[in-house]
Amino acid sequence: MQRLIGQLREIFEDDSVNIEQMEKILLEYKSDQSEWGRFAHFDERNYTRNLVDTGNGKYNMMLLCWGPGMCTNIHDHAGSHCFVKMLQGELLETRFAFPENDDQIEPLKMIEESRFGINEVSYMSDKLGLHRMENPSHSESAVSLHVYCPGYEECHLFDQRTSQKHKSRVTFWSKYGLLAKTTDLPFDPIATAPPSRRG
Ligand code: 2CO
Ligand code: FE2
Repeated sequence: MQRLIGQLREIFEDDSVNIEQMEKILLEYKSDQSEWGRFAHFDERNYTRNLVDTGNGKYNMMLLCWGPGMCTNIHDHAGSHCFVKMLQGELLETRFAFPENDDQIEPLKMIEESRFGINEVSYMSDKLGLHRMENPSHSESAVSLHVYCPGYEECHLFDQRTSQKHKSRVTFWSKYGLLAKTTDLPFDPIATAPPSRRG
């Protein structure tokens, strides 16, 4: 994991992002719980974001910890690149087309569904649309490593039936392995989609 962070910091010294190179480096890393376990903090209500590294301000690397059935709302990525490396369990991604304009009042168009298992890597960006990620298992938890470049503090959540969007802040459950004080945590709507909203 330290080696992986070192590799990422090195390639991000250059300002352009090489998507193939990032995917290759993430694929080469083999999940080892003894390396990432100290960043993996779960919550029984929602999936959590756990900050691992900010890459000298070039990216945010974080672990997402998903209990059974937990899922995101449908969201964009604020113009950033989004890389996901599976460390444990499985995630189901559903992609949707970006609404053509803000006035569109009709359901979002689904593009595709993909499943990612341990050590697999996926890439997402606003150019490819919107997505929802979820842990489809009823019994197993999942852990995924996400690299967003550049890091961002706000994105948009989209209503699947109307395509209408609103802003949402990105918050962390822990930073560098240490739990953020629960009292400091603002309400985090991106992580509160109940399983019944999956469709
Ligand atoms: N972007 C989502 C979040 O920060 C996770 S889905 O993978 O990009 O909650
Ligand atoms: Fe996402």
